[in-house]
Amino acid sequence: MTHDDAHSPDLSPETLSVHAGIGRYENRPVVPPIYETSTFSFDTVEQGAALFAGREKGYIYSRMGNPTVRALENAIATLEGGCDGLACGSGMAAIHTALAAFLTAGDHLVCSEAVYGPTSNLVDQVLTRFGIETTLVDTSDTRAVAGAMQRNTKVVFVETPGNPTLVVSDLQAVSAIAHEHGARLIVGNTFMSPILQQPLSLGADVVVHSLTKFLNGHADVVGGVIIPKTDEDYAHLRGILNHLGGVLPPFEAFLVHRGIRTLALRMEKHSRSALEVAKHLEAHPEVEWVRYPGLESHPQHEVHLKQCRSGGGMVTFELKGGVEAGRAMMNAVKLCGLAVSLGGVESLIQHPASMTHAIMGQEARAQAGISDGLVRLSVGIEAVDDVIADLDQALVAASQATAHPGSTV
Ligand code: LCS
Repeated sequence: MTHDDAHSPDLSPETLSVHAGIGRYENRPVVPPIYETSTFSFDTVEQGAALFAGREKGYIYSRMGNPTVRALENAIATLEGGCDGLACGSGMAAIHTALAAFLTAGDHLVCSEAVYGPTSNLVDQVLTRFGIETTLVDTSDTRAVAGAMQRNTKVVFVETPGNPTLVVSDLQAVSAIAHEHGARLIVGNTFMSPILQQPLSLGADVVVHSLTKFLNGHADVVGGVIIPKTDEDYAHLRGILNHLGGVLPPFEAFLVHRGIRTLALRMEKHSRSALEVAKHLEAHPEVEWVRYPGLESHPQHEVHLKQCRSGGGMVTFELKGGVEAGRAMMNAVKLCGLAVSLGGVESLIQHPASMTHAIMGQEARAQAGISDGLVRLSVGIEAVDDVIADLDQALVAASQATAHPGSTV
């Protein structure tokens, strides 16, 4: 078998999402088989020793590498334009592994203040215990990033658009600042996927994803991935991942790889529908504000379009009736699921202040621009009219439950 990806990166993302990483195997299956095995046998003791010593190439033990997982790693590396990939057991495992690989006690990290709640806590509460200091900053403000850099800054971590505020950071500008200071730029690309945004081509050194979201797309796997730009970083990351141990099992890798084959189609539909939903909500009398990178009203709309193909599938908004109205609306949806996570075929709605970002605490949330009334919607691939009708009926229910001055319904 082989995982050599014979596909030229010049092929379009739509084509690559179907073919990348598929490879050739014994018996010529058109889909990579699932190697559900923890270990691989050696022909001889000498061969085992040669494999361990790196004199011979081949599989040894599935924490160190597995053909089904390698096929997925290859696919995502091709889509991102990276040199190779490292699949991890969750998005958090990918972020932890990448930060642990490039930070040492005494180092400093600059991190977007608008990031997934547990990422914020990982850098602010856990890494500090290992002597790594972090400055959380609004990375959409390039001058603030420059101001946060220190002599010992080794990594800048940016999520763009940020979860859940959808604040957009200019990756070319931030990578220039990071590199001027000899630091690496690591970008969380979960919300866009490589179909819409390729951070390595904009100056990033490493990309991380939660595979749990758009890349898998079917809400049935938890996983993560790290895609470095250089072979040296890949080799270093592989060693660290092997020691930290947070790898993705083969069956999960198979499912994510299957999901990726429809990624381009799904991202196009997510983006088209989310734009319609965002426009509809923006015009709705019960809605105070809407944030969506594809809307002209988004503060970094132009920066986003400069570095992304479209706005993606995530929309946030707040109702005029504030947190109470938002809660009533989320309790009233029928088609949209009331659940955390995002990026699946089904639309999901959730309340960051009491759910995904509760762990950050009120002060850090306020600093990151996550108001108590903020509602986050992951727009699925259903008929958009059905999604909008569901939101409309939930908005009527919310307005009846929390009649407020100015309520028109
Ligand atoms: N990065 C981003 C941008 C995320 O949204 C998440 C998860 C992670 C990393 C962590 O990935 P995981 O370990 O869960 O695979 N975001 C979630 C969210 O917004 N709701 O539920 C999970």
